[in-house]
Amino acid sequence: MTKQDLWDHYPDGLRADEPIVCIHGSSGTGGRPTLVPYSAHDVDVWASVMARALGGAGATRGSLVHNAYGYGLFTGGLGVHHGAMRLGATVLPLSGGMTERQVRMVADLRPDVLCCTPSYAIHLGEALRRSGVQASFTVGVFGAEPWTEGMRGQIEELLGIRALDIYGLSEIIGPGVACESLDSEGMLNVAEDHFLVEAIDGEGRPVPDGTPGELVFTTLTKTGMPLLRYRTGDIATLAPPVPDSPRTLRRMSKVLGRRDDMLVIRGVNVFPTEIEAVLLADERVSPHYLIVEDRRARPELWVVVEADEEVREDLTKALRQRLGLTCRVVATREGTVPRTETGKARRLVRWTEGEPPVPGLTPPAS
Ligand code: DLL
Repeated sequence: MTKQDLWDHYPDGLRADEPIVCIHGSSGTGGRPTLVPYSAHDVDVWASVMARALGGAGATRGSLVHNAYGYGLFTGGLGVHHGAMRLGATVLPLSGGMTERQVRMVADLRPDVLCCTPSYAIHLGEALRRSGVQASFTVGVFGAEPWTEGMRGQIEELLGIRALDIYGLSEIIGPGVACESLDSEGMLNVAEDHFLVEAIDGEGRPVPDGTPGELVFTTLTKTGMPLLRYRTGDIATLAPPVPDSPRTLRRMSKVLGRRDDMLVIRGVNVFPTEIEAVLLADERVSPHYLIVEDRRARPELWVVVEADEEVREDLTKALRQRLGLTCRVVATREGTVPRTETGKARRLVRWTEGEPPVPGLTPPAS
């Protein structure tokens, strides 16, 4: 099954004959929402996989969970909320945005667990630093958007924490489909007792462990809208559990890219996460960046960073080495790249006509 099946049966054609207690979904970047009906049993499963995810990150009944994922149709806010309550921790339901108030809560209540998107973790970390408030977190559980090891390093340094990755999608349950734990060696434990995972190639054949493939999930316990072999579009590798670990679940890597995010520029395949890895390896570059896929004439890739002009050449060289492609790097002033306070960061835009999406990009070469 694919997202197209959900759209074809929108809004509730795939709903099972079960009492539904809530509906969640995603707004959908293509403008078409995806809606997911949850039975009471589904919410129970969700709370339990999220409690497990938070527990694996070191949260306990004594924890105060600063939850800055958006509350609403989006599954981030309420997913963490259900899980933290199930664990017996205390949850602070801040939702996204209103950063000044979030800084105030950190100063006054000293929460120890931070849950939000990785881009918001940086935003909040910078705001804390600016206002002279010492961060109180020991661990953070970040997801809902792609992020790299480079970004992990930056967040860990900025906030003085362990930064763990959490993965999920509304169609399957929301956050909690898979989550890194303190002992999972950089990979995410898949909640396989509820969500059977496969990784497949472009022809739908299974790929061996360690080879990147598209993640496919089958829900084993859901009753509101069970899904069979649902293709996520997310590319990752799979691996067995850590040898001799008490955890018996299969693991997945960080998401390496999306099937439809793969850019093909003059015949070269590029995942935006590869670009991020190059950018964040350079300490002079701020974590706010934008990739612009220029499809006006001859396809070009622009990479807009906030940094001094002197890094431009170094980055161009490093990108050429890693991608085998010459990108047009633009170094701009701090604050030029749009920030997201709520929702997911927008790292990639397509430019097909008209004005450039950010200042500093030149008109097409004739
Ligand atoms: O983003 C659920 C979620 C909320 C996950 C909070 C983690 C934390 P959707 O809005 O339906 O659900 O978007 C799902 O987001 O198919 C991936 O492409 C992307 N995604 C989610 N988590 C990660 C992650 C939530 N850790 C889509 N790394 C998925 C990379 C992620 N991409």
